[in-house]
Amino acid sequence: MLLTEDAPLPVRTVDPAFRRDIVEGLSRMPKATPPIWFYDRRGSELFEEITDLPEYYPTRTETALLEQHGPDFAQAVGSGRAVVEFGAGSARKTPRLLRAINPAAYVPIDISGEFLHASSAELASAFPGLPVLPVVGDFNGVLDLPAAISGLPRLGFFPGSTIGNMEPEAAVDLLRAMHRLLGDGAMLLIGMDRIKDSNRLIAAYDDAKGVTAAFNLNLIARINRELGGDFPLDAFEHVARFNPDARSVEMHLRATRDVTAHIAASKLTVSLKAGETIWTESSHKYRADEMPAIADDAGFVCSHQWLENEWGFAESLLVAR
Ligand code: AVI
Repeated sequence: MLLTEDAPLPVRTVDPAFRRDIVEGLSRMPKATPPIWFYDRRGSELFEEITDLPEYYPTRTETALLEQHGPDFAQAVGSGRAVVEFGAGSARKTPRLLRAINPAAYVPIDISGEFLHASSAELASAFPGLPVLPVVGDFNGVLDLPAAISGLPRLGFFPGSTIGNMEPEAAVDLLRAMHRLLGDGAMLLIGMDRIKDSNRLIAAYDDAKGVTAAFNLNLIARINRELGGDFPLDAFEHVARFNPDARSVEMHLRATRDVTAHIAASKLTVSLKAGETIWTESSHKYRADEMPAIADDAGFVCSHQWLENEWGFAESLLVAR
């Protein structure tokens, strides 16, 4: 539907899954919310800004790996596959892969519909002969792939180390679900950030310009906007810390004073003591040599790995067993 200036504005409905996750997450101790809810339109824009920050090395490091190893991907993957990208976002890295492997179709999946449609249109105009078939949805849930790619062999593409935003067991479950969705003969190209010096890690999640802080705080702004919340934004600060036992960077929103707020959409009152946090994200870091076992647990064989050793990133190709 094309909205013109005279057309009525669409009524914003509450996403029941967002409301459920926020109510559950803010009712438990410690308070914790799933990171997928960062990505409304504003959150997706802020995430794009993060990927350009000097401190946030994963995007540029993976982009360089994709650029450098195009011919290797082409050889390992072959042409004529349908590329299914999980969490496509702006899909800025994707052209490098598509140019290298000459696919038969491209299916970007993302939870932020507005953002997905804009990036899909851009990609379709850069690759005029390529069918681009966007799917709006949460790749952690149940999804159907477009009928237009039935019969085509698939290459899943899961870049950006998004796998790190899952707890390790959930990450294996997700890879298993991707295996099921992609079907027999599928391959999966997956990007993974590697464990490294904690100062580098913390800088990447607490940049000098404050973009990551704004990204984190946007979750509270989103609760206020979409669920009728009255959380005072100035009572929260962004915290990024490294948890050496979990080998993950944790992001939290810390109350700087006692807060009592309400969520009108579910008649919930939320109280936080000064210093208490809402745990909003974990970003797990792995060693590259852990991937073969993770792949094996999910029904794949890790057939190739391409490593960048200066900043520490791994691109792995998994083949369905
Ligand atoms: C999307 N994901 C892999 C990012 C990460 O590095 O964990 C999200 C992010 N959070 C803060 N900065 C970037």
